[in-house]
Amino acid sequence: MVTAETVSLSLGSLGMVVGVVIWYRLWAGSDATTRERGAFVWIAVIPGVAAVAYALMALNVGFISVGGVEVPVLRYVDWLLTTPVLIGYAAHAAGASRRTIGWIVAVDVAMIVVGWAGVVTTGTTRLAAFSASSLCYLGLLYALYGVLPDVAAERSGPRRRLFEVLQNHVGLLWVTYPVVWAAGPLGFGYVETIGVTLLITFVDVMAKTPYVYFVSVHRSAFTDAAETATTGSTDSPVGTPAAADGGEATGD
Ligand code: RET
Repeated sequence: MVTAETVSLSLGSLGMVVGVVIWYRLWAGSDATTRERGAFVWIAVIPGVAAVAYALMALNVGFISVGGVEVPVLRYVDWLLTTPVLIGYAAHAAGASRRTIGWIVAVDVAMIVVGWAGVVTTGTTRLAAFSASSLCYLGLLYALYGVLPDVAAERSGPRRRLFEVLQNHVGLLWVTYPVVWAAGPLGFGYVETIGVTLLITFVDVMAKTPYVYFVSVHRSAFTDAAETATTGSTDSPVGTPAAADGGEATGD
């Protein structure tokens, strides 16, 4: 039987495929420095992993029952693989050092892993896990609005603008997740599993496909011409262009 859940998950997969197509156009049409093209490859993970995860979930793969609640394991696997890239690339766009990107990604991974611990436990342990995971989320907001803007201030205008778009995209959308989780069957139970599936699928597609699109429209921020406008960061940016690899600004 085709359920609302299957339809939603299939549409989710389709939405992610759109993201893969946008990524391919970014990759094929880019004249960014060789180093940045390497960073663009990471972006493919965002819609790519999710397209596969959603297709498998639509085929009813990877569900477990926790105290009578159907939980999609693949949703958390997807988040574990893709959220570090979403937040890590935003930090990279700001021009953060490897070290800074490293701790931000570690906090993100902790948020998802501890969140999963909240799924498979009950009572006060679950509440403690939810609280700890939410603290990690607050840590990410601190990184996005308290740490990275200072780093980005030293970057070129186009690069800073890309960071600001990703900063607000991530900062605003992600708050939905703990709220839906708490409202769903694993929390207060105000929203049933089907409601959680519809909401999360929608927000997942919104968090991923437009993200790839934003990087795509701002890709000229990574051409040599845009990069040389940089005012010189002491934070040893990962994105420093290799001097002579021939990238040329075409202004898109
Ligand atoms: C959980 C539950 C515990 C509390 C918190 C959570 C946060 C999850 C987040 C997920 C983001 C997912 C994204 C997916 C993109 O497609 C684990 C739900 C804080 C923020 C951006």
